[in-house]
Amino acid sequence: MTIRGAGRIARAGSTALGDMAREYAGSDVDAFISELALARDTILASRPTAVSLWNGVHATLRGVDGCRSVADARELVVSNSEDFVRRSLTAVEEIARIGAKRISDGDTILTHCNSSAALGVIKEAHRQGKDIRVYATESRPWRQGILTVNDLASAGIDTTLIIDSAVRSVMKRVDKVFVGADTVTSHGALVNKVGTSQLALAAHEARVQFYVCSETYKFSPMTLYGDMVTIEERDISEVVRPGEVPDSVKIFNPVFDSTPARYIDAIITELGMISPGSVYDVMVRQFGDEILRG
Ligand code: RUB
Repeated sequence: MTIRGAGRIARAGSTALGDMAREYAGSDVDAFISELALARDTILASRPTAVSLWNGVHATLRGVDGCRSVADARELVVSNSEDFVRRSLTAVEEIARIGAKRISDGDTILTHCNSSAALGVIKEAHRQGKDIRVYATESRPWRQGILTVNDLASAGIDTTLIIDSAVRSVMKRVDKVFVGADTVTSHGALVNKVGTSQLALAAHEARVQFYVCSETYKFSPMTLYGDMVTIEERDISEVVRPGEVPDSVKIFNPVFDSTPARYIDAIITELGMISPGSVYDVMVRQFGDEILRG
């Protein structure tokens, strides 16, 4: 939890492999490839929900199995990693440019948790001189909303922090919701910080537009084959203090949830605004047959 947000997590995983390759001192290419595979598995186990990490790590190691020397493998991994990180950062900027066009002067926005892609959109609209107000949820239990309101306030944006359970009552003051993504499935569902689906339901009820800001490397090829997205469950100590409730009380602490495609108005990607129903086509275009056969 030192590194948070699916984009940052993916860049960190890719950078770690790049650094490992740069510093590798051995001369046996097979040993090097095995160590990279071990590192890949360790990195992937750190955060199971965000497919950005899986895609980032696989993009970084793509082609390494065919390398015949440590020097070739090192060069490939370092360059793949630099390429992934560059593409990832450019995607966030592109999403900001595209998404900001959906924000009008005078809009009130609601966001959840701490998404650099969603905040990029909001800050770009503000930078363009649009007069906007933002409600940000606290996002228990880690309270990533505190990061969000600090970021928005330091950009000079009119920002209000609300507790998660205030979402439905605040929705009547909101024009548009912008959230990030940890994973988008092949059928256009969004997996994001727990509580996102409640925002979507409340937005739907109040006829408020609900936008997902997602780089295309958050699209999950595995879901095409029926795999479910693993929802990370975290320690009960994030929810209660020791002794606060009897041992007989069970604590359930899932940290992500799934929002069905029908509650999503559009997904803003670096390739443009798409409907949840177009995710499959974009996946084929982005990942190609090879990774989709997988
Ligand atoms: C963060 C979270 C964010 C997405 C998107 O959860 O759910 O909304 O990861 O973030 P956590 P970004 O704090 O548990 O990682 O747009 O920055 O990739």
